[in-house]
Amino acid sequence: WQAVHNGTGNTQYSGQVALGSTQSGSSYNLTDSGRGNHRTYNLNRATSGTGTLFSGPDDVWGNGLPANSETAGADAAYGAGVTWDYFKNVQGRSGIRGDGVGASSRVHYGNNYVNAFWQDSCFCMTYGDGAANAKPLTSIDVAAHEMTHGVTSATANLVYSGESGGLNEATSDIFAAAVEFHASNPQDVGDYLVGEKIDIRGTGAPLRYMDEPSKDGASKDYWYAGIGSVDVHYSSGPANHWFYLASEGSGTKTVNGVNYNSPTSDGLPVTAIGRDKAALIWYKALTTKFNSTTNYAGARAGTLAVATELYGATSPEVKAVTDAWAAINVGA
Ligand code: ASN
Ligand code: ZN
Repeated sequence: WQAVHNGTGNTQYSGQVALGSTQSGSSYNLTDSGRGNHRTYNLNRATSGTGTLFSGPDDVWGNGLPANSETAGADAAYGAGVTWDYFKNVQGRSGIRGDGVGASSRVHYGNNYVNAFWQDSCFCMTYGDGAANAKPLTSIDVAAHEMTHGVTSATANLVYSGESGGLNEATSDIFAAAVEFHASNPQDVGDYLVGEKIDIRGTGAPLRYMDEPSKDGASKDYWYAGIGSVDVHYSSGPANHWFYLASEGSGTKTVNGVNYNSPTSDGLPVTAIGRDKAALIWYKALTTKFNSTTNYAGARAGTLAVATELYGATSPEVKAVTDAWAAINVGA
């Protein structure tokens, strides 16, 4: 995380962070000039329009508490910044479309709104404030998930239903995890959980688990014929599971203090290749092999083609990718 200007964000989820901002006369605003002029707006409970660009007399944003209306803006701006940095510095992609142009974020959408979403039409992502829990949906992983929907739209454009919809959702969860690890924020360390900070269930449980997706009570661990008819946030499960297995391997493991236990459908072990290689393979498959109707079999073929190009047909990476697909019941 590199400060481009000199703003300070006091976030709810990520502690005190540097934010890119812009000075305009005697006031400052949340326009991140180092990241394609990504802008962060306050909808102030509206459900349409652009809202108001966060601006003020000092370059300090929020106070760490949700009652301060700037705090959600600071979290959203930070989440967009670390996601920008991940795609730029790790995957070599400058912005969502690869053209160096920043998107925008809108916070404080509606009343008690418990969701966040990406829209191609405004090239923007939008965040609700949550309901009674006073937990806006502005954590790093949620921001990265939504921004990655923009990347998917600009690349493979996976149709948001059926198996391709599950792969679209999984792509957002995979890069949410990759971004959260890459951000290395001590207040929000990387994990293979989605939404662990925002408590939208009210039980303290995360929204999704990548090591064993069925732990959420709805997601699927393994591919099966007909998985394309379940909600895309559940048919994503096997691909999330594939990413965990390729990154960390099967069985038990503790990463950043979180315990995982990842099963395989065939009972055979998967040997890890590490998160960076797994994410690179998924990114290259998304951007050079997948198309709008790619299904699970196509995702297997695309990732194997990429792994073969990168590491060679007889490499341990190709073996691990193959084994991880077999482990979620996607075979040759
Ligand atoms: N937060 C949800 C998502 O990004 C919104 C939706 O259902 N599209 O998946
Ligand atoms: Zn999504």
